[in-house]
Amino acid sequence: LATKNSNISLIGVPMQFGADRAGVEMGPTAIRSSNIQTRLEALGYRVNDLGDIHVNRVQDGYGPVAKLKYLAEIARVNEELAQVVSQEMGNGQLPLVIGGDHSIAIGTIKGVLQHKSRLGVIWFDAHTDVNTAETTGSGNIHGMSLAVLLGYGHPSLVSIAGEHTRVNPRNVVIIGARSVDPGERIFLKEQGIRVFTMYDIDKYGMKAVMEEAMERVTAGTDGVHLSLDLDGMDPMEAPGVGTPVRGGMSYRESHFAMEMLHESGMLVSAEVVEVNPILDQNNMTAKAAVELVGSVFGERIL
Ligand code: 4U7
Ligand code: MN
Ligand code: MN
Ligand code: MN
Repeated sequence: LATKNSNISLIGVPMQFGADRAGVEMGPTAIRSSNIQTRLEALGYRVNDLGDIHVNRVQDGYGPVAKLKYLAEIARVNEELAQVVSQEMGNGQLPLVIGGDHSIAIGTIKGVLQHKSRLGVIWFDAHTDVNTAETTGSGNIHGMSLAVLLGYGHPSLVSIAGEHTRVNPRNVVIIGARSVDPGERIFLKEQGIRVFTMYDIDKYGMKAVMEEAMERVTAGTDGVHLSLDLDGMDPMEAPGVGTPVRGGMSYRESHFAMEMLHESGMLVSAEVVEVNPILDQNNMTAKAAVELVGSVFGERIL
């Protein structure tokens, strides 16, 4: 095992409110059914499945804060998630969170930051998730989670696990972007975040992209977190996602990125999000999610 920690805590978060689209709350079930635990155990890890964090039913999506749908319940669940993740890391476990929509990255990463204050983050995604109430068109918080983690967004989200708990923009990379909103473009530039778009992957190849990405996320950090949004993959190979965008990373490019991340030996936590079984075909997206998890935890062809 090149990953230093051989004890994994699996944490399900059946959250859909950040995407405001039914189905993604069944992601944890689909990912478990695709045998994530036995796959990791076959690699030599001890896996403790903590089950799912409870998400309440909520009627009114808009609530009191315009432009931030389901803010209150998303904040509540992420508070709890941050606590669980922090507690598991304190017990020497490596947290592996399975979603659920991408709003849960707020809780996962803020929990990790309690133990690794200088954290590198790899954000594998078709999108860049740096909207705020000022820039969002949809009001969906899964498109805002990375902004919150950089310290920008509603106080009830930014303050989770302490408002100074933030990631450093220099140590964040986004890989696979091909759908960026106008306000996000400005924000990314202001923050100086390195975004490897599909153009970069086409032009330089995944090897060169990952070499530079790993340099960024490991420089001066005490670990690397993987935030794996399955819509980063091409929808032909991963159709079960709520916000598909054509022209994504191939199955092999995605695997190779995970293999290179594993080789760094710096992985301290991970999450897999946006798998939507209702939109999936033959479970192929949930299966791809588990296969990518296998690679990032050290599975090899030979
Ligand atoms: B995901 C979007 F407008 N940018 O804000 C938005 F294109 O976690 C999509 O990456 C966000 O899946 C997608 O609603 C969030 C849209
Ligand atoms: Mn995302
Ligand atoms: Mn996405
Ligand atoms: Mn999505």
